[in-house]
Amino acid sequence: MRRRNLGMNAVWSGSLAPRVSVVVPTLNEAKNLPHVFSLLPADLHEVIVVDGRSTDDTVAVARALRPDVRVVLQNRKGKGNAMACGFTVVTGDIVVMLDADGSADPREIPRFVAALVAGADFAKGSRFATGGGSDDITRTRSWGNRWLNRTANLLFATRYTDLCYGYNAFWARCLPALCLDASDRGRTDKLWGDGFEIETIINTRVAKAGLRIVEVPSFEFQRIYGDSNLNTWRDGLRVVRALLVERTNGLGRGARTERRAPQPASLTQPASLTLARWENTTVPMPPLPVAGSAPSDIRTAAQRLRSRTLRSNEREYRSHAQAAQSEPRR
Ligand SMILES: Nc1nc2c(ncn2[C@@H]2O[C@H](COP(=O)(O)OP(=O)(O)OP(=O)(O)O)[C@@H](O)[C@H]2O)c(=O)[nH]1
Ligand SMILES: [Mg+2]
Repeated sequence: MRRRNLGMNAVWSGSLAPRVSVVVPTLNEAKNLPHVFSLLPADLHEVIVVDGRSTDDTVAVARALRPDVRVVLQNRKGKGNAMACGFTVVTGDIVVMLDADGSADPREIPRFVAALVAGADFAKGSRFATGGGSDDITRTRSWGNRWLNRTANLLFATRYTDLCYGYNAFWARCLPALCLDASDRGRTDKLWGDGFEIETIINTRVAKAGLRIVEVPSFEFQRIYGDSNLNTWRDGLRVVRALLVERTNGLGRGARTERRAPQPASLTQPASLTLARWENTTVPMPPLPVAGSAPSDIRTAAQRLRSRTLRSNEREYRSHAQAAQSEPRR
């Protein structure tokens, strides 16, 4: 199935577009990858598949679909460990977290990028922000998510509308604020932080770090093939525990990340410069281009995205990018 995608350059015109790295955790997603990869924007910097030792052809399919894909094998178990391992090899300016089951729409990536380019540090996907939605969430999960959300907002002074949603993007320079440990620690089993609690851990740490968070409306589809790896009650309790643990530990707090100066990601990169302020808003975004929409529609969507804010940020981004390019890479 051929579909038209909104390329990154449609959101960001100019020679210095931010380099976007998409990190895709996979556990037996061979049948879903053709759909997901066909919807990826054309001008990504890299696609990183982090595989959990799938027993189907996930890795072979990923390589066949995209010969340039970077494949990483996680060192323990769980989606959280997969994300931590994937983040260590990112070389782009922007990191996008994208599920491989067909539930997250890759055509939304330009929305996330636009929100970051417009000034956010962390673009948080939300199914409950105006313009978002879900075909997938059950009543129980929706109810649980609502209460977990409220609890998180009370504990961390945030205004999240969708705590337990894994479709997020952020500037790679914010990685130190996540304080994730991708070392194997001599273990192959699932440790704390390695499971689906990763989303809560990331969302609370970016809040503790004082990063500027913006919610991006997102629509969640049903998984296409295969079974969910998530267990509502078991993983819900892990989220509760994550909220309590993150309220009391200092991780993320005090992390310093340089604003809007794109750099190659490195978990060891020195922390520097100012803390961004907490500003939790929802970005109004133009509708997604529909499959097969005419190029003129795409241009119109891109033009609407290029607001005055974007243009002023463009100037700022260009000057930072030029400075970053003239510095030797670590
Ligand atoms: N590498 C790796 N990927 C995983 C693991 N568990 C889940 N994933 C991937 O993480 C993504 C989300 O997992 P899902 O099982 O769909 O869970 P979910 O989306 O949170 O829950 P549902 O809404 O029920 O689908 C998918 O791309 C999975 O393949 C794991 O242990 N290792
Ligand atoms: Mg899923």
